[in-house]
Amino acid sequence: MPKFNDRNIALHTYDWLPKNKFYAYGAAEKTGIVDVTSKFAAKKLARILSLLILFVTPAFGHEMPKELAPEDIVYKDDPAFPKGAQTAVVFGDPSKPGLFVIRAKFPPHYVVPPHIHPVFEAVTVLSGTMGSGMGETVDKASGKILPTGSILLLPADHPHYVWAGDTETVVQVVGNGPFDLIYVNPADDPRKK
Ligand SMILES: [Cu+2]
Repeated sequence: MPKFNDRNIALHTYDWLPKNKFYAYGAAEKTGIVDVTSKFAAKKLARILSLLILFVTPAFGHEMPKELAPEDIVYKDDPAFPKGAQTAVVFGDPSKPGLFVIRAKFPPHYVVPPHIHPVFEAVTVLSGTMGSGMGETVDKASGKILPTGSILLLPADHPHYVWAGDTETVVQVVGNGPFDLIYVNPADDPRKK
């Protein structure tokens, strides 16, 4: 059987051959008419698949604009935080290199124990009030109260802790991954329990 040749291919149906099949001549001329139905079908399928990938991938990637209303952001329990906090990854993958955007929701008076991050983080208070303290032990009195609209700009490897005020507090964390939460006191890390 001659090789399928893209340059010389012509697809034909012939009266004297089954109607649902495609045949090639040209490259195949010297050796006769070749049934290319399966190869044609494979090419067609490949084309359909590549089109599908083209249209479907952006919906899951970051190539397409995305407009998220508050209800589109789904918060889930996060094993990196002591029970009570919920997070939602809005953009990127914090575990991988590159820009990421996370939301975190804390119930009233919730405390994120002293921890560091391997990379810079920017924490914007979207609602509620966030207390912010520097150091390796929680001392709310020496911290700063950040109302809605505030932003905490925190260098990498800087021990700190945050807490929610009297109401539920939502913050947005932006940074360049790979991101992590490394507790000063390993006993505070729920992932290690
Ligand atoms: Cu932090």
